[in-house]
Amino acid sequence: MAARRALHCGVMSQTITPELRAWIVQQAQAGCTPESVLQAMLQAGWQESVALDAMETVLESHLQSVAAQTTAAGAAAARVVARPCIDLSGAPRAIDLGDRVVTVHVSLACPRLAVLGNLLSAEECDALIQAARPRLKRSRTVQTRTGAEELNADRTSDGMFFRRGETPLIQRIEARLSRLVHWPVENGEGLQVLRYRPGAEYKPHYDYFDPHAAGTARLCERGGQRVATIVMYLNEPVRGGGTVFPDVGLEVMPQRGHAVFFAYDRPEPATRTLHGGAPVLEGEKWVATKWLREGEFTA
Ligand code: PD2
Ligand code: ZN
Repeated sequence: MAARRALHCGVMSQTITPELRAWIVQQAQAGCTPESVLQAMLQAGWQESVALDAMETVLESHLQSVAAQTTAAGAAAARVVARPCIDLSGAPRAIDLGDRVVTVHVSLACPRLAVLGNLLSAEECDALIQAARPRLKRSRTVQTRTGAEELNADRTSDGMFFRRGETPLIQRIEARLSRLVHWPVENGEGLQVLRYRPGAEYKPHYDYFDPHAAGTARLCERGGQRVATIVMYLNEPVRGGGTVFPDVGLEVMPQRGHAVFFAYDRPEPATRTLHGGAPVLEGEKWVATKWLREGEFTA
């Protein structure tokens, strides 16, 4: 209630009150992204320019005041950095990416997640499947203990990776994704295509690398942590195969050309990005996954 009062914006007054100042600092300390803080302010009636100004002044002076002390609060506030994000300000129903207009079906603040339609055409989905099919191998997962790859009973799909920019089709899709999430193409790992046969699944996991695992430092040498994921659906299984987010009870059903985007601004379960691929019950499921890193990913 107090938090809601702090965020409340009187129609006439767009001034930064001490309560609002404290609220912004609190959000930063909790690790909220600047985008989600901005969203909350816009929804509370703040003008975008005033909200951005407020965030900048408050966070700048807050960071200065904590810079001297290397406290937990200082570290949390320092995490307010740019991250991949979809521009959902003004609650658009569609976003024009130049070569395609994607539709917005679901938007969540925590986890930071969006379900989009029409990201890929039917032809692009089919072309990805055809190019990937002969190169499929039983999926391996990165073992964060050592940084090596291993077969994993939690992941029973078949998969392959395209190199970044490998074909004109891959280049076109990567450029589109980059425009969608305002993140450089160079920060993306190569596109991964997965096929799940009946019974295959990907048990719930986090896509970021466990910061406490011994292999993580090695994995992060090539572009730092993972910060966001885009799972694109290339076909539709008959039953099962949804992408599930157990922390929020959400299941995204695969629909050809649709995608789910989710971002994790820090490698922590508090981002609520635990997710998995539910077992396919009938038919096959094909997806293409793009993982985004903090910095340039070098192959
Ligand atoms: O295929 C999926 O639904 C799925 C679920 C969880 C894909 C991934 N994770 C992934 O590629 O990271
Ligand atoms: Zn995943």
